[in-house]
Amino acid sequence: MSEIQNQIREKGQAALEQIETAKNLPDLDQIRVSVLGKKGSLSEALKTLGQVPAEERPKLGALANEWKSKIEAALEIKKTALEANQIEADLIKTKIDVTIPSRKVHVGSLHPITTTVRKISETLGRIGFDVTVGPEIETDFLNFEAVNIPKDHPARDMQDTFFVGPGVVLRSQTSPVQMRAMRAEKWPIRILCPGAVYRCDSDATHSPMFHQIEGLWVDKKVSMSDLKGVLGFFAKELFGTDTKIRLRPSYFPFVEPGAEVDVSCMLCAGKNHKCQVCKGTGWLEILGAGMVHPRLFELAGYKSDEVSGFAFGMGIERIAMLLHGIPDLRLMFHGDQRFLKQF
Ligand code: 2U9
Repeated sequence: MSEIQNQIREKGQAALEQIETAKNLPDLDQIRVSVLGKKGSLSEALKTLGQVPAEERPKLGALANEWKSKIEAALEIKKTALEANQIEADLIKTKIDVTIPSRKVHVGSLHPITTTVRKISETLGRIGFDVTVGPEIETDFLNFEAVNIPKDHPARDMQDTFFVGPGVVLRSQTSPVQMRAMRAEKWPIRILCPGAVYRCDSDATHSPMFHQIEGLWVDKKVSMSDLKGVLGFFAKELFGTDTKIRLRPSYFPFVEPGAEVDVSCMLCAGKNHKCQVCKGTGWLEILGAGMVHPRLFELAGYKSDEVSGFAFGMGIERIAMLLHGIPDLRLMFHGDQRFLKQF
């Protein structure tokens, strides 16, 4: 056997061993280049072919091609095996446990202020009240003058009202919404006006922003007994069929006569003199009400001798606290998930 034949066999054999022990695809590619590349070991051996006699060259050429094919086949087999190993390793690395329970989707809930507004609106909606809303930034005129709060009234003090600009305030009650409704439409009117209101006040029982709902019923011959009938129905629907109401004379600039309205205690019905909710009185103040002041009708463009009406107003936070047994007003504004999740 010639020297060149030996060289081809030795180099070929060495290449097969190298291929067999290759650890990864880059190593395998390096082996390919070092054997079959332009300056590879097999190519270098073939370059010496010119030195052998012409009659031996075809035999040597055939041998070289035979080894080249063997090496190429071995490279291909190893490449397939290494690729399969790589896929296996990747799968192990990125293994997903499909049996792990999925994360819970967080579902929000309605705020107790929202549910309380809805409950009141639905209840009074059944006896013909429509919900009307208006702007929270209001003119000084509609917020005060038009609802009979005179220029020297303490409520107009800088300490009590947020003044936005000359003649513009953050509404301190929802009354301007009813006034807007009366100025826009002729009677009869039967509306409920819920919404946020603003007062410069902040302590354990007052928030600078809180919510009110006010009601207004204007028609021919609406009387104080209509007011008592509507509020009695409202109290029974909201707090239970045994609930009673009582009216105590009071003053609100928008109404004359005016009254504070109490409901019988839904917790003890006046039977527990140590009751934490009614403090043993048996009664809870929930709203203010009265017959619409004739001045307001005139300011709305109605004739005060043609129509009459009643109005009422309540703080929604107070109603929500009573309905749900919420002990502190501030819980309603902190956005604490542990509190909100309960509703
Ligand atoms: C018009 C006519 C009449 C609205 C009224 C009250 C009585 C009342 C307070 C209760 C607690 C507000 O949240 S609170 O501080 N409100 O007592 N509100 S009558 O009377 C109106 C309003 C507008 C055109």
